[in-house]
Amino acid sequence: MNKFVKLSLILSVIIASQAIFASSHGDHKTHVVQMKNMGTLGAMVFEPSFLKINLGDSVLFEMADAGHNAVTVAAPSGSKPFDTRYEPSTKVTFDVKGLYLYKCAPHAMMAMAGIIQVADANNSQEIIAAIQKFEDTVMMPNVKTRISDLFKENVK
Ligand SMILES: [Cu+2]
Repeated sequence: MNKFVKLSLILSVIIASQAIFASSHGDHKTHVVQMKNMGTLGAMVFEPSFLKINLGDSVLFEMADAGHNAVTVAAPSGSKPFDTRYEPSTKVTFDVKGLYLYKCAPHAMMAMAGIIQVADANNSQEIIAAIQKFEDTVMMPNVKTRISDLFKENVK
């Protein structure tokens, strides 16, 4: 066996073992969150506004109506803040466990926000504090507790 054949054999074994590793950890899902002017929860909403996903899953933020974004408000330490920058469709991958609070910047005063739970709720105290701070800025009385209600109903 010459050197080249040996090397390519070793390489193909490495590639094959990586493929097996990836598939045994595989099936990361992509979930869709729509940014809407009107949804089942009322005006200016993310739908669904609460999502529980697995570590490594992604969320595709889709702009069903124009003029919305999704921007991190609070997230687990070590995670990278996201901002969909008013793009029609943005995929965000979640690689750190915990709760993420995000908002639509122009409609935050109308309580346009959402929560994503990635596996566990290890940072729930920080998120509760961030929701309180967020709701202090909500100007519409009818949706003042929309996000704290969402948290209470869903986060376990
Ligand atoms: Cu919005």
